[in-house]
Amino acid sequence: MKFYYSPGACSLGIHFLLEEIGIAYEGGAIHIQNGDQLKDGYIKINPKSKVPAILRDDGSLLTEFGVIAHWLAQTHAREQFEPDSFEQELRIKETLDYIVATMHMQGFTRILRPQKFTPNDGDLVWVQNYGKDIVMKAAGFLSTQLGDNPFIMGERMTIADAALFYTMFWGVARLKLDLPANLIRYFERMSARPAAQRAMQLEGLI
Ligand SMILES: N[C@@H](CCC(=O)N[C@@H](CS)C(=O)NCC(=O)O)C(=O)O
Repeated sequence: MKFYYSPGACSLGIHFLLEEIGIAYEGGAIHIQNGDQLKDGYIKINPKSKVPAILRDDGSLLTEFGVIAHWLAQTHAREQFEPDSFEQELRIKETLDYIVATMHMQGFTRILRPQKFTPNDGDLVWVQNYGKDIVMKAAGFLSTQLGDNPFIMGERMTIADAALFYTMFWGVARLKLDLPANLIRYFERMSARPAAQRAMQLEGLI
């Protein structure tokens, strides 16, 4: 399989998951800051022009963070990631979707790419502050959910941790936001894992 990512983008969460599971894959770097995702070569592979994406061995492409994470866990690490019950499966998806769709897409995107939300330079700081409010509100919920547990769903790692890992890479390591202490400790624990270290090294982030 070929995994398409951009260094330091949300695809870092899938990179972490691939390394955590220990699957053989080929990495394909698409540098968003150079606009590679909009160039013909990548559009032919993924017309959505987004990362992460996985080109599977049967030639089909899989996109969307939650779907890729679900597929990887189901097909390559079922025992490691199998939810205990249907209710737990729902709660994992609920948490992952909240992190990706709200904290990342609505919050962090406004902070990191404010120009996508307004044509007026004078509004950029307002957009960023609005994004920061969304991130901090989400971080409050997630901090309460995490409590003193090692992982966001409790004692076991789940695919929701892949999402919390990349968002905390942005919030803690890149933006140094004033986040709840347990989320900062979570990021420190997660980023010290060998799989996280390998993913960050492969992306040239450490
Ligand atoms: N809904 C997609 C969103 C992925 C996404 O927004 N990826 C960003 C990087 S974090 C991207 O590819 N941005 C390129 C662009 O917007 O041009 C998912 O869940 O995977």
